[in-house]
Amino acid sequence: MFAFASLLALASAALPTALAHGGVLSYEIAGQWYEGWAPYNSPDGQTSIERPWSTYNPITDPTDPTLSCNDDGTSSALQLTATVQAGTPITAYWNSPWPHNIGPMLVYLAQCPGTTCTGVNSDTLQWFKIDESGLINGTVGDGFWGDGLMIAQNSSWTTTIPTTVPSGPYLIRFETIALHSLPAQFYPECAQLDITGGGSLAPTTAELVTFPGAYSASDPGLTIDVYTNQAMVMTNYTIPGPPLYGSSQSSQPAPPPVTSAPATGAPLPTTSAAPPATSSAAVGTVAQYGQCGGEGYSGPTSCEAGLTCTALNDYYSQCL
Ligand SMILES: *[C@@H]1O[C@H](CO)[C@@H](O)[C@H](O)[C@H]1NC(C)=O
Ligand SMILES: *[C@@H]1O[C@H](CO)[C@@H](O)[C@H](O)[C@H]1NC(C)=O
Ligand SMILES: *[C@@H]1O[C@H](CO)[C@@H](O)[C@H](O)[C@H]1NC(C)=O
Ligand SMILES: [Cu+2]
Repeated sequence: MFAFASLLALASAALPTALAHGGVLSYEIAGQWYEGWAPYNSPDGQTSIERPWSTYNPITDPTDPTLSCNDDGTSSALQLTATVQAGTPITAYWNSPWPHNIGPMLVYLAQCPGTTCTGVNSDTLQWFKIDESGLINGTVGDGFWGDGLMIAQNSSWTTTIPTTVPSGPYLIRFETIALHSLPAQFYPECAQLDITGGGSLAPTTAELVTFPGAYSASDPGLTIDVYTNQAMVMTNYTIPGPPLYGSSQSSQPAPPPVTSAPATGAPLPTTSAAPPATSSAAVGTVAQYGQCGGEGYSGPTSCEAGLTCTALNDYYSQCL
């Protein structure tokens, strides 16, 4: 029996000790299913659009060198890339049910130089945040969080590739941060995309960050103790990381208002009509398959001509 017992011990040592942790196990893009990287299998022969990662354990230091994609940043030997049209939703699936319901959900993109992300280390990239969900309602101590919404959505998170991002090779980084204990726990995984049919809105300098670099151990959103009396009445939560893509360029400087009459005798300036208020990236119409509604969603809600915003569930409505 000794051999059997030690085999058992070996087997359990090789498996994740408990599903108290985990990561992104698969993706779905426009109805197509993509198996993720299997961190507890041999890397030999694995083909996936997901970047390799090697542990279900959380990262607990915001300056950890593995924070970009939960590994050393490299692509796999047989790395795949999914082609995705801008405006298409992409869903990441975690091990289900995901165990941690307190904390924010975040999704980032980073464009790779050249024509492919394969061979590009994720630590060298500049990331911008395309989606986030923090404290949805209630208090920090007793509220409903993005993480809880992820669990309620079959332990998955759907985000739409903005129609405005330039076409090209990208990594997408889905991250869930758990705040049920301190230090905060980071669970980030990445996948390779080739975005087609994109726009021309480059992220601003303020919107671009590196991993590590984007977070600090002193960020209020990472140091908050959710079990204090103060947390039980606190209704604000600051999601860590940079401002959302599109948000820091949506407030175009308004043309100066004409407040005073021109000085006597001065000719009236011949001005062309003030440009119409331009719609920002965050507003406007949603393309086919894009999200247009659902609890916790705050983006644009009108669909492009010919499409109807259709509720798929309480949390997700799509332009179809
Ligand atoms: C918070 O939102 C969730 C999901 O939308 C809902 O089930 C819950 O009743 C809300 N709670 C409060 C206090 O509004
Ligand atoms: C829930 O997620 C699993 C993957 O974790 C998937 O196989 C299943 O189809 C999903 N169920 C629904 C109803 O979407
Ligand atoms: C809530 O706001 C207060 C006052 O601005 C701030 O000190 C605190 O860090 C915020 N809490 C969180 C969790 O972001
Ligand atoms: Cu865990």
